[in-house]
Amino acid sequence: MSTRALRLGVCGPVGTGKSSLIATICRELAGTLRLGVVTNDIYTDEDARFLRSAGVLPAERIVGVETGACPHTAIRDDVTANLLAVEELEERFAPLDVVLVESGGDNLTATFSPALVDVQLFVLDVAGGGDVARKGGPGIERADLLVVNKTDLAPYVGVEVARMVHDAEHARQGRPVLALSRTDPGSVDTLAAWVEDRLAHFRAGDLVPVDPGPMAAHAHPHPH
Ligand SMILES: Nc1nc2c(ncn2[C@@H]2O[C@H](COP(=O)(O)OP(=O)(O)OP(=O)(O)O)[C@@H](O)[C@H]2O)c(=O)[nH]1
Ligand SMILES: [Mg+2]
Repeated sequence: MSTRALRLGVCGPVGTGKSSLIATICRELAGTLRLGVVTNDIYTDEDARFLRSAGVLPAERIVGVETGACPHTAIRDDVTANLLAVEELEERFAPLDVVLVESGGDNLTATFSPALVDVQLFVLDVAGGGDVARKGGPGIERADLLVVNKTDLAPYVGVEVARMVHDAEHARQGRPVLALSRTDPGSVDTLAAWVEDRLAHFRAGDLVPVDPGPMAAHAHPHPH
């Protein structure tokens, strides 16, 4: 059985709500779990500062890694800087239950290496368009959880949430999809329960990290 923290990766395109989702998880679970956060930005520690100012965790439990390069690289190809940041948090605040790692915003292709995280979720938002769930890619298709975020905005951007979720479920062949808004308490509860469930499996020793894999050439044959 593992004694280190569960490492949970959060990735997805720029601005889909990764930092806000991490703040939501911290707000929901900081009362019962010991948490730490590592953020990745190319040039700044903007995300770490946002999360510290949200006041959901003690500031020193939120660490920013400035990748200085393509964000994809630091979470997949050479994860050293991130691993060191995670391990340092785990050591300083031992024992931690969960360390959340936010990827720098990237395009649709970025996923975490299983060498860095045990479990990962991929965040899309309705404002990116209802079509995006159909576009596929490793994160959309094979991340442990796909979040369709900001559902409260759907009426303003002409997106039908149920349709977008259905398309995502189709692309994921039954892997879980969560329609989320920070203003929808039911969806926030489901997200928190998913994290708790993953942690329980991790502690029981039966959580197997899945590599969503690199971007693969593929077609989208289903007509919509
Ligand atoms: N309406 C609405 N807005 C949201 C929600 N979640 C996040 N946002 C807003 O979306 C914008 C981007 O959120 P962030 O959490 O910074 O997104 P991010 O993915 O971390 O962005 P980068 O780190 O820059 O890639 C902010 O203005 C948030 O306030 C939501 O559930 N509903
Ligand atoms: Mg962010």
